[in-house]
Amino acid sequence: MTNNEFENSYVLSQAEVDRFNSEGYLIFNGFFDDNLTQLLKEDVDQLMVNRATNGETNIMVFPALGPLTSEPTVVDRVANLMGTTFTHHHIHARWQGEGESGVSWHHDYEQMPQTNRSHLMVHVFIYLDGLNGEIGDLLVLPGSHQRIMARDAFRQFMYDDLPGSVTIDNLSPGSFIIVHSALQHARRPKPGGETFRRYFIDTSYCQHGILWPAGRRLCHLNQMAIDLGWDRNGKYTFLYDNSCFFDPHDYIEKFNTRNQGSLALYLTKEINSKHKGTKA
Ligand SMILES: O=C(O)CCC(=O)C(=O)O
Ligand SMILES: [Fe+2]
Repeated sequence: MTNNEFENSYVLSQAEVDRFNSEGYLIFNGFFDDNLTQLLKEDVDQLMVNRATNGETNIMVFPALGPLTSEPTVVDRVANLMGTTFTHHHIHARWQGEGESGVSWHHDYEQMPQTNRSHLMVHVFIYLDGLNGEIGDLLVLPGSHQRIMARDAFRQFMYDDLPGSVTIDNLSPGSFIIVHSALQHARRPKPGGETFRRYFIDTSYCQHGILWPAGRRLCHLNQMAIDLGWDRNGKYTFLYDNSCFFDPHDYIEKFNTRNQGSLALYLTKEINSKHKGTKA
């Protein structure tokens, strides 16, 4: 697919793109049709049974969850935000019930070390039965994706309100939220859940143009998606192109020894030789 094809298929308005860039997230309330939502719930139910009984737990092979990674309702909107091709990074799925624990403030932007936000990574949070204030609320801190910080920079605040933070606790079934992965967010535990299940799926996508950290298993899963036909007759093959990934385990030691002191140290030679060139 060429960049032109992306430009020709706008699903998001310019106002939505602008809002995403300034706030770091966009809510699509009740956007999945009932049939898709139902099939996904059945898959998540089966996945949870399989997890408890040592059955099949590879999400990519599930008939509704696998192709969700290339679901046009989602990825065509992500494409508008990316403005270029991008690769699927992961899919997680489960339902949560009464007593589910919270998740402290964090962001999920994959970068080692955290130094810039030149390229876009998004997470798509999908709430199949919506959110109703039971079990867990989603908290987001609008605009925080524009700051460069460690993933756990706000962990000490757990799931407290922060100045300017927004609580999302009321969504219709079949809703999803596209989140800039560097946006600070949390899950606040809530009572309830006796009769409500919090169906939660998250998928993630990385913009092409740099190398992103990803384990070897992910590359295997993306290949599997193509083999299973989740690229929808080639229209979304780009989603499963693993060439934008590196395995962080191969690099961690070198990263840690290099990531000391000033970046200028590594550029000194280059800049000095440039100065010499100008003088001559
Ligand atoms: O449960 C949620 O709504 C969000 C959880 C979360 O932070 C995540 O999956 O990255
Ligand atoms: Fe998260």
